[in-house]
Amino acid sequence: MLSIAVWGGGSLGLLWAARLARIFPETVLLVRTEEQRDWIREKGIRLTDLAGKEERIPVHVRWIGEVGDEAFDCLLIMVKQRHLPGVAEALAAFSRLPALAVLWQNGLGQEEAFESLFPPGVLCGAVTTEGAYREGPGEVRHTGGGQTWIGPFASGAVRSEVAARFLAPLRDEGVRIEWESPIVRRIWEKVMVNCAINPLTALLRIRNGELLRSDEALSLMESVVEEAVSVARAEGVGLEADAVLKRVVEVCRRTAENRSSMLQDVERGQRTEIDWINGEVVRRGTRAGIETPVNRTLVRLIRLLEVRCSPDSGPTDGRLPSR
Ligand code: KPL
Repeated sequence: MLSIAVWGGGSLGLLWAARLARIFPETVLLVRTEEQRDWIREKGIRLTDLAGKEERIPVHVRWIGEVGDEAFDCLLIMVKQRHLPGVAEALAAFSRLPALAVLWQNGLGQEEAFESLFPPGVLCGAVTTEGAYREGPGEVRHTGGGQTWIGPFASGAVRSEVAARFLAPLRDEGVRIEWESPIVRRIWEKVMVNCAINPLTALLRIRNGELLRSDEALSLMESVVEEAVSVARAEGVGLEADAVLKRVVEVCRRTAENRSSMLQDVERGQRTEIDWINGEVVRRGTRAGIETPVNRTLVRLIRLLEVRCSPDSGPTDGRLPSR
C-alpha cells in the first residue's frame, strides 16, 4: 500500500485528498491551521461533485505544526508558490524523503526550492485543467472536469515504480491522469493561459468569459501571449502564438463563469501569484534579452492592486512589494 500525503488544504488539496482517500484510505491531508484540521477531523471533507451531489469523505488530517520526521512514499504539494520555501525547509528535516514529490502550483519556477533535495525523476510537476472551488474549511466544489498530467521537470527521467503504483489505481477509477515526461511544455502552456486570463480578470473584476466580449481585452491577451511565446522559445519550448491564443479563447469559453484564482485572491485581500506567472515571464525575458512590456505592466498593476486590497494596507513607504 502506498502512503500518500497531500500538503495544502486549498481547493485542489481538498479535492485530491477526498479523491485519494477513497482509493488509498491511508492518505493524509496536511493543513495550515489547527481550526481547519479540527473541522475536517470532525466532519470529513464535503465534496460536491460535478453533478451537484454532496458526499462527506473521512480523511486523515494533520496540522503542519504537528508534522515531524515523516515517511511518505508519495507527496502532493498543493500549497501556493509563496509557501514552497517553508515546505522545502520542512522536507529537508525528513530522514526519508518521498519517492515521488509532485508540485501542483500555477506559474513557473516552483521546482527551484526543491532541486537540491531530490534526485532527477523524483521531483515532478503537475498540470491540470480541472476546476475546484473551496467553499469552507473542509468544503469543496468540483467545478470543472478535465485532464491532469504529471511528470518530471528533468528531461530523460524515467517513470518510477511508485509513480506507476500511484497512477494506475487512479486511472482505474476513471480519473483522467497521464504521465508526461518532461512536464515543462505543459507547464508553459498553462502559464500562458494564466498570463493572459488571470491579471486581466483580477484588474477588471470580471469572470473569465467576459474577456471575450471586448476587442481591447483580446488584443491585450494576444500581446501577452506573443511576449510569453518568445520567452518560452528562448528556453527551448517551441510554442506557436496563434495556437496558444486559440487555447486561451477556448479556456475563456469553457470556464466562462469562473472567477480566476487571481481574482479570488484579490477579492480575499490575499497576495496573488503574479510574480510566478507574468512576473516569471518578465524575469526570464530579461535574462534572455527579450522585452516583455505588456507582461511587465500587468505585474505592476497587480502589485498596486495587492497593496490597495490587502487588509493591512496602511500607508506604505513608497516601495512596491517584491517577491
Ligand atoms: O487556471 C485558471 C485560474 O483561474 O488560475 C484558469 C484556467 C484561468 C481558470 O479560471
